[in-house]
Amino acid sequence: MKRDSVKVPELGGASEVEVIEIAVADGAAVATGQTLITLESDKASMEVPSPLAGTVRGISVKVGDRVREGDEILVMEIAGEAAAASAPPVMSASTVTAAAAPAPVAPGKAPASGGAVLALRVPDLGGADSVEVIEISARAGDSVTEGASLLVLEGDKASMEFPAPADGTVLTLDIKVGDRVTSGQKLGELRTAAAAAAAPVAQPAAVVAAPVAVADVAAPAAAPAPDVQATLADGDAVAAITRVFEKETRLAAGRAPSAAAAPVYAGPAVRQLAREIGIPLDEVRGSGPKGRILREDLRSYVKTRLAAPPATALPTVPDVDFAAFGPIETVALSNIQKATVTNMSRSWLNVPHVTQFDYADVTELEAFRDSLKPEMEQRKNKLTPLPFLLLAVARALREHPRFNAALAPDGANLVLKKYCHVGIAVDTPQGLVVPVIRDVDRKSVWELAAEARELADKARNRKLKLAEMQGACFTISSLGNIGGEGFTPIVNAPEVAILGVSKLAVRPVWNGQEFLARKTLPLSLSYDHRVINGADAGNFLSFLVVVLGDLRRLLL
Ligand code: CAO
Repeated sequence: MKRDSVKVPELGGASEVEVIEIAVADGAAVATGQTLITLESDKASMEVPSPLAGTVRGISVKVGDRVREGDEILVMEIAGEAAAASAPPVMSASTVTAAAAPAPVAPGKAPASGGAVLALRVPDLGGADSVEVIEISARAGDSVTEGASLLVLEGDKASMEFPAPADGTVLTLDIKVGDRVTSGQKLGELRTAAAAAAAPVAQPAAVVAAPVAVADVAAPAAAPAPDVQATLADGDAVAAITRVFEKETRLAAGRAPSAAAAPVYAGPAVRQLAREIGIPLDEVRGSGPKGRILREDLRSYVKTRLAAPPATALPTVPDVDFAAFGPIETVALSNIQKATVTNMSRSWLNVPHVTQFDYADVTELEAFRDSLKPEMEQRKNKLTPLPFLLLAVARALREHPRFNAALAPDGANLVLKKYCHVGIAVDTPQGLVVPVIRDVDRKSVWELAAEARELADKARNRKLKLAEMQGACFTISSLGNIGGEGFTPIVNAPEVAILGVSKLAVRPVWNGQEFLARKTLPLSLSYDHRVINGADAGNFLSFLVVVLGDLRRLLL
């Protein structure tokens, strides 16, 4: 294996430039043309492509170093034949400093008033057909000082600022962001300051002749720069980032460029990455020298924006320092409790809830249940009101198919389910869990009682499998044995309704002639008002009341 030293190419007369980015790591395999480092002078930046393919064996520079032509950048290990064939690193006309020179100007005309009028022309692009105007930092009427950036031009591999050639006033700038411009093209005019007019403005001959940094734009555009690829693969969710910035990009597109905005200092790789993601560079705070924007700044910007609540977010609950008012203890939530936080918020925020209340007269049902006690003993299977509720709900779902449905995400269709799986809310020490009993409509009361108990036990012992908590069409939340006369359960979206069951109690019921002491069961039906209207819900709940009042109706 042969080793070769890759050196800083010709800098077009500049004595020193700064290393602002290192795009490869020691030990990395690089392809010919792949960017190794980015150099920057006061006014322009350029990428140094690898002159050969090989493996990096030692990087001799670091970010912030100032380097000169011929300084070693890194050592490359090349396969035998490739080494012989490889050309020495050449950066023809890559003249960072040339761009730092005043922009090319036409010889000054006699001043109409004040100083001379200078034509602002695109410098020699070193062979590139055209470059793009990516920023405009001044507008007609602006007073500028010599060297102040008027605009930024960018090719495939390098960007450069177009500095004011003298102190003065911008008369015209006949271009806009996105225009492609060519060597020598007149971009506008600048009137030099009166005091300066007497003296020769810059040195036109030398300036016009000077090659410029954008000479490198003629280099063939390779794949995205390696640092860009690395950043995109960085673990940040690019899709999410892109979504976040779509809006900003749209806004930026519709926004008139801020002509008077402060100049943005950023290397081409950073600019390319910002464009790919859609980050408006003028909103990024640069942490590099002279406020230059680094890749880290883009990352910080993205992180900050992702962490910020979206514009449509609800007002947040204030973060109160409770310890300021007395002793506190902070207890971590279980995973189930954390999931409940998300699920409840999701349902509550997405579903317009309405809750309807009624009482079922379950005197006969309770008498029947009592009569089954010997059989319960015999079967070792206890019947609580729950399996009867399951049966009644299954029948109600069959009679009212809109309750056994889900609103399609497009909001334009209702998915009607032809099966009948019912979830039962189970209170466990870890939190609320909702196992699902499948095909409730095809099971007996005994089967439903056994299955409900088995699933509730599994839930409390953390033995439930994921599949046993999926596929519900409807949920029953029974707080009956705990107490309360009514509550408003939250729909378990995308289901469209849930039945809350409260404590059975003997209550006076008017039969038209007298009050009777009847065992009544408070029911509350919450439903998604987008799918179910009040009349539907009234009918569904009345159906349940009737069936639970007289179980013989299940036979009909
Ligand atoms: N009114 C009065 N008593 C009731 C009743 C009601 N509505 N429902 C059940 N009971 C009685 C039962 O008959 C049983 O009595 P006995 O022990 O005397 O026979 C007793 O209460 C205990 O019943 P259970 O809880 O063991 O069984 P169940 O079938 O009624 O309920 C289950 C099972 C898993 C639903 C229940 O244990 C549970 O966890 N409920 C809480 C659900 C919940 O937290 N919902 C809220 C969700 S939203 O925050």
